[in-house]
Amino acid sequence: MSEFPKAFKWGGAIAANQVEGSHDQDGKGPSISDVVKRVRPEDRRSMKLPFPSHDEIQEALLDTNHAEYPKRRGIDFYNRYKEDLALFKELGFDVLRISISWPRIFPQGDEMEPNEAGLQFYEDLFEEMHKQGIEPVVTLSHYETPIHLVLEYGGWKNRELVAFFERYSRTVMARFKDHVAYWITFNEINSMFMSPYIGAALTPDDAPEATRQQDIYQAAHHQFLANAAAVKAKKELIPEGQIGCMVIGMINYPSSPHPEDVRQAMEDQRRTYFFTDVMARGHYPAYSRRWFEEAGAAPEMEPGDEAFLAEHPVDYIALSYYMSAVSARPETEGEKAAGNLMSGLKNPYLEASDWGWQIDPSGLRTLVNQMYDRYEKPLFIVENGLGAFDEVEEDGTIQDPYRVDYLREHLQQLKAAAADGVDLIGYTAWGPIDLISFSTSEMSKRYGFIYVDQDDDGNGSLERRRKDSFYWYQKVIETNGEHLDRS
Ligand code: BGP
Repeated sequence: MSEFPKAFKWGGAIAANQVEGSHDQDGKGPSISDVVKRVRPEDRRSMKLPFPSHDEIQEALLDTNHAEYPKRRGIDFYNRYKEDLALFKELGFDVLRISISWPRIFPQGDEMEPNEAGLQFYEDLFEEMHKQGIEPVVTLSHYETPIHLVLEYGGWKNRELVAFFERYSRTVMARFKDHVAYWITFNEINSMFMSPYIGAALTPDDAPEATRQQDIYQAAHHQFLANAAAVKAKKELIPEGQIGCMVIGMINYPSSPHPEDVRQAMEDQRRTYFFTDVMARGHYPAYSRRWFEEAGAAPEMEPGDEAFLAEHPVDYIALSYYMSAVSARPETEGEKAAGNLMSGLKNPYLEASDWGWQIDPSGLRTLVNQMYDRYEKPLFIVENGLGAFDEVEEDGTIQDPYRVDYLREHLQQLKAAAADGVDLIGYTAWGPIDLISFSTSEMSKRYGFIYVDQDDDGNGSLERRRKDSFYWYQKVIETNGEHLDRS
């Protein structure tokens, strides 16, 4: 019978920009997420992620109608984290994945000295986690590049950001070396291919479409260097710790056995592997040279860059997993599936969530097997979950069997992957407490085991309530995943 490894880490994952709120408290500067407007319900499946120009960012910075920018308010984790951690402890969490908001520490991003109030907030948070027996897993950059670095430096296409990121990473590692052993550099680094703003802090301002690809490759190269610099810093400052990269875990199926569909699926799969290839193996893969040639765009490198990447590969690979995608030859017609960043054609064999994301538990097993075959490094599933509408019943309960079904089916497949021999560090369910959606900034897209009383306009008491899935996940953790039945 398959089982999870004894030391398997169970928990949940949240991100500063989606939970903290208090966006301008204690010296925090604005981040790229603070200026992103909410998406209206009629556009929730459109995948039109906002891609603001400098003028639009300036306008947003002056706009004090905060209702339009839900990430500024989050779920008030900044003030309520003690209560929330107590609930996570009750769930039995071994770990909680959080992110540090870069502009809380360096409000503009380019300062020489950090903001002490920001550091103090995270120190208090880590101490409280320690008291509750929950180990932090910390992402350094979860869609939180300081906006000043966009407006003044042009985002990640500018090499100066590598040094700024290194300073930030070294600052927090030096300060929290006794609190944090597990680090992650960039959340979903491959997101820059689909959303250059979210992933690489690029706006359309300085780059007409023709040179955009150049900027994206350049930004990717700079984030690879920043990733390697953080790996080096971790080795020096926290030798016992572990540091990983993180990607949107996507598996691309061919739409048919037609050899050209199969080849297209391989090409699409490489849009994810490109990033892990560089950060886990330490060098640019051979196929990327052809990409650069075809696009007439290649990252500019300085002497020593490639040696630096080779010297500092990551210890493990973290991934989110929500769905799979179907790839087909370019001329193929077919209905598109939805997603927040990546998607493909509709898969007739899969059901979809209320937001149109295709649900594919079995794809998780296949994907982690493929990734383990390719890299032979431990894998950490740091996001997985179902965004759904929840109803509070008259008696105050929240019955969410759909969430339990989604999670248990994915965990069954993950357990099977462990039996396949894949080295798995752990599993952190996305949004264990309802939070602001990354893509649409809605509150009504809920992932949590814990309900938060707040609507899309920001009305509500913010009271926290246990959903039915809370008791289910508690049992899963208690039995190290042996219990994966419905009830
Ligand atoms: C990932 C992001 C998260 C997150 C999750 C769910 O892409 O890393 O920040 O929110 O997706 O997406 P959404 O909130 O759009 O439903």
